[in-house]
Amino acid sequence: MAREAPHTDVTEDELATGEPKTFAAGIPGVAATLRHSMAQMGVARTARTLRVINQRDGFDCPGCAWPEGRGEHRKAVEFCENGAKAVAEEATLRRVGREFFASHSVAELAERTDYWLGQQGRLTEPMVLRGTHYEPIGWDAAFALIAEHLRALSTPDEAVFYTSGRTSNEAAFLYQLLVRSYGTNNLPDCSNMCHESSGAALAQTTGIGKGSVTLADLEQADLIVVVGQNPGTNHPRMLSALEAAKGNGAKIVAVNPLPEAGLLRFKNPQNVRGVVGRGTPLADQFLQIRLAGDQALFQAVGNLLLRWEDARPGTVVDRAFVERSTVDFDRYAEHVRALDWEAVFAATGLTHGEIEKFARTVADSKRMIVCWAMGLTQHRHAVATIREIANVVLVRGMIGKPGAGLCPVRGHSNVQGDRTMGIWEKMPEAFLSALESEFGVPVPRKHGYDTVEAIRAMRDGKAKVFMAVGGNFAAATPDTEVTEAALRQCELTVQVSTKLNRSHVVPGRTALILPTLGRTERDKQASGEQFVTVEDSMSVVHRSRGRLDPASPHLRSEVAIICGLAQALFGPDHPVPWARFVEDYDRVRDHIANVVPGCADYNTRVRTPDGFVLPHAPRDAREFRGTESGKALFTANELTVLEVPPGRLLLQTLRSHDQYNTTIYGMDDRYRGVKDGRRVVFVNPDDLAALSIDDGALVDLVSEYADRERRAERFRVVAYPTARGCAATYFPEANNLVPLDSTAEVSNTPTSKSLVVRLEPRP
Ligand SMILES: Nc1nc2c(c(=O)[nH]1)N[C@H]1C(S)=C(S)[C@@H](COP(=O)(O)OP(=O)(O)OC[C@H]3O[C@@H](n4cnc5c(=O)[nH]c(N)nc54)[C@H](O)[C@@H]3O)O[C@H]1N2
Ligand SMILES: Nc1nc2c(c(=O)[nH]1)N[C@H]1C(S)=C(S)[C@@H](COP(=O)(O)OP(=O)(O)OC[C@H]3O[C@@H](n4cnc5c(=O)[nH]c(N)nc54)[C@H](O)[C@@H]3O)O[C@H]1N2
Ligand SMILES: [Mo]
Repeated sequence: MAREAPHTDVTEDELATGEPKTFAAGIPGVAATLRHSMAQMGVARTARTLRVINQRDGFDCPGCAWPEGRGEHRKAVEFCENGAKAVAEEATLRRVGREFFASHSVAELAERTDYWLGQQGRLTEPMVLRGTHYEPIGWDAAFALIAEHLRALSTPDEAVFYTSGRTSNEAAFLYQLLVRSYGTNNLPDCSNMCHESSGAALAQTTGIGKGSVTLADLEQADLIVVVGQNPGTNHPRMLSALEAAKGNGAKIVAVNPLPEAGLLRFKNPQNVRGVVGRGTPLADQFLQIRLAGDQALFQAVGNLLLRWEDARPGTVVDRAFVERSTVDFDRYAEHVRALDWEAVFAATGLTHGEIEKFARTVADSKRMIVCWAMGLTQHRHAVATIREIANVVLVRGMIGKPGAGLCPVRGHSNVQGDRTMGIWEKMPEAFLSALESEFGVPVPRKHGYDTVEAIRAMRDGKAKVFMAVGGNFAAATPDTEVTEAALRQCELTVQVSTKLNRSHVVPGRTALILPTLGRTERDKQASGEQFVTVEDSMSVVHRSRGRLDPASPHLRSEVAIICGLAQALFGPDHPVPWARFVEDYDRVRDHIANVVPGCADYNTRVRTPDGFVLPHAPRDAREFRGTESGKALFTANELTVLEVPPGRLLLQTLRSHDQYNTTIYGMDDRYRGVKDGRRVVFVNPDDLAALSIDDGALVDLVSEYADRERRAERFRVVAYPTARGCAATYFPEANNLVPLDSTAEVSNTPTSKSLVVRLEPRP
C-alpha cells in the first residue's frame, strides 16, 4: 500500500504554473547560480570556489560528465548554473554534527522530506545507529565493526557493495580491489540504472561500450541528433557546444516527447548576445515522439535510407565502409525493408512526412553525430533502440571519422571512469586476471549482483550486508517500498556519504554513516596534498584537486576509508599494501597503469595539462576489435510496440531543473514553468479532455503492472504540451511506481521512463 510519501513537500497547494519556457539560460540562469551559491556558501567562498571549477589546477565539477574544452578551447568559466548548484550543495557552510543526531531519532528523520534532509548540511563525523539514534563512533571502531560483520557471513556473496558515479578513479580502483579480494563481484552501481543499456548495445555492435566522439567532433558535425536528452537542465555546457556547431552550419534535430527549452533556443550566458538578445534557435527539427517510440523511428529511417539507396544506388549507403568494416548488413536490410509502417505510426505518434524529413536530413549529412541519454536507456527495449541507432550510423558510415559518431551523454561526473576502473558486477576475464597477477590475490569469476538483483537478494535474505560508496540507494532505485524493506532487513548497512539522505534513515539492524571529503576539498595525506583522477563522457582522463578546507577535521577521503576498512578486514599481512596507498595516491596510480587497459604511464600522462584520452578503436582507427567478428555488427531488432490500454497513459519519471538526481535543490522547474512544487504530473491537454480531468486537479498516480498496482498519492495535474498519450513526473518522488521486475531486456535497467498508469482524481 501507498505510504503518504515522506518524499513529499506538500507544497502543491502553493504550486504555480506558467507557460513553459522556449529558451534556456541567459540572465535568469546567472542570477539563479549566484542566489543559490551565496545562500549556501557566502560571498567570499562563492567567488573562490566558482573560479576553480573545471580549471586545470582546480576540481572537476561534481555535476555532469560533459567534458571541458582542451587546449585553447578551455574557457575561463567552465561551469553552468546547475554545476554551480552542485558545488554549492557540497561546499555549503551548514553542518550535521553529533548534536543534530542526538536531537533527531532515525524514526523522526524518516518522516522528513529528501529536500529537508539534504538541506541540513555536511556530515561531520562517523556515526553508528544504536537503538533509536545515531551516535558518534571512532573510525577504527567503525572499520572493525564492518570487518566483523563481513567475516561472519557464510559467503562473501552475502555482501553487496554499491557505488555512485562521483567516486574518483583511485577510490573506485581500490574499492573493487577490496571487494574482489574479499571474494565477491557484487559491485552494483548507479550505471545499472543509467547508461547500462548504452554500454550493452555499443559493446555488442561496435566492440566498446563507450561513446566515439570528442568535443572537436561536435564542432565539425553538420548534423547533431539529440534524442531522449534534456541538456538545458542536465548538461548545460553541452548547449555551448551545440551553439558552436550551429555557428559552423550544423543542423540540430531534437527527438523528445517534451519541447525542452534548451533544445529549442539557447541564450548563452557567456556571451553578450546570450545575455541581452533572443539567443540562438537550436533545433532545426523537433520530432515530438511518443515515449519508447525511438526504436520504431530509427527503423523507419533505416527503411527510407535503403529505399533511397535502391532508387539511386551508391548515394545513401556507405558501401565501402559497410563491406570493409561491418557484418550482417544483409540481415538488417531484409529486416527493415519489411517494416510495418502502421506500427511505426502507432509507436512514434509521428507522421510519414515528419519521419521522411528527418531521414532526408540524415541522408544528406556528411558528418552526423547522435547524442542520447536517459530518454532512451530506461525503457524495456532500450538496448534494441540503441542498436537501431547504431544501425543507421553504420549504414551511413558515420563512425571513426571527424565530426561523426555515437555519443551517449553520461550522467555522473565520473560514472564512466568508475567502470573503466572495474566497478562492474561482470568485468571481463582479461581485467580480472590482470588484477589477480598484479596483486597476487585470488579474484572470483562468478558474476555479481547488479542493482536490481542486489535488491532482490536483500529482500530474500540472500544478502545481509550493504555498503555504498556514495549515492542514495534507497531513493534512486525502483519500487521504493520493496527497496526500503530490503535495506531494513540487512544486518548491516554502511553509507559513505557527504550529506544526509534517505538511505541513512532506512537503516539495517546496525548502520554506519561514514562522512567523506567531497571533490571541492583539500585532501592531505602523509606525502602531502593529493589529487585524484576522473574520466569524462568522452574518455578524457584528467586530474581533480579540491581547494577548500574540509567540512570537518574528522572527514576522511574515500581512498582512506577504503584502505582503512581493508586493513581491518585483511590484517597486516595482506599482499596488497593498503597503508602505503593512503600515504601517496601515486602508488595507486602505478597499479592502475599496470592493470587497466589504456592506462600505461598513468602518473605521467594525467599530469599533462589536459590529461589524456583513453584509446577507442572505432574512433581512433575505424576498427571494431571488441566484437565477436572483429567488425561492427548490424542487428535485426524485432519491433515491439508498447500496448497502452484505453484510459491509461505512458508515464516517464525525469529531472526538474532544480535537482541533482535524488538531491533536491529547490521546488522550481523554471524552464517548464513550474514554481513551488514537485508533486506534479504533466499531461497533454487533449488527453486531459479525453479523460475528463481538469488542469490543476489533484490525482493519485496508479501504475499497473502484471504483479500488482502501485500508487503515488496527491499529484497536481499540469496541462502541458507533451506527446499524446504520454505523461511526465519527477524522479525520485514517483520511484515507488517503478516495479522492481520491470526492466530493460539485456541491461536489466529499471524502466523508469515507461510506466503504464491511470490517473485517479482524489475526492
Ligand atoms: N542538473 C542536473 N544535471 C544532471 C543530473 C541532474 O539530476 N541534475 N543528473 C545526471 C545524470 S546521473 C544523468 S544520467 C543525466 C540525465 O540527463 P537526461 O537524460 O537529460 O535526464 P532526464 O531528466 O531523465 O531527461 C530525459 C529526457 O529524455 C526525454 N525522454 C523520455 N523518454 C523518452 C523517449 O522515450 N524518447 C525520447 N526521444 N525522449 C524521451 C525526456 O522528455 C527528457 O527530456 O544528467 C546528469 N546531469
Ligand atoms: N525513477 C527514476 N529513477 C532513477 C532515474 C530516473 O531517471 N528515474 N535515474 C537513474 C540514474 S540515471 C542514476 S545515475 C541514479 C542515481 O543514483 P545515485 O548515484 O545513487 O544517487 P544520487 O542522488 O546521485 O546520490 C546522491 C548522494 O551522493 C552522496 N555524495 C555526493 N557527493 C559525494 C562524494 O563525493 N562522495 C560520496 N561518497 N558521496 C557523495 C550524497 O550523500 C548524496 O546524498 O538514479 C537512477 N534512478
Ligand atoms: Mo545517471
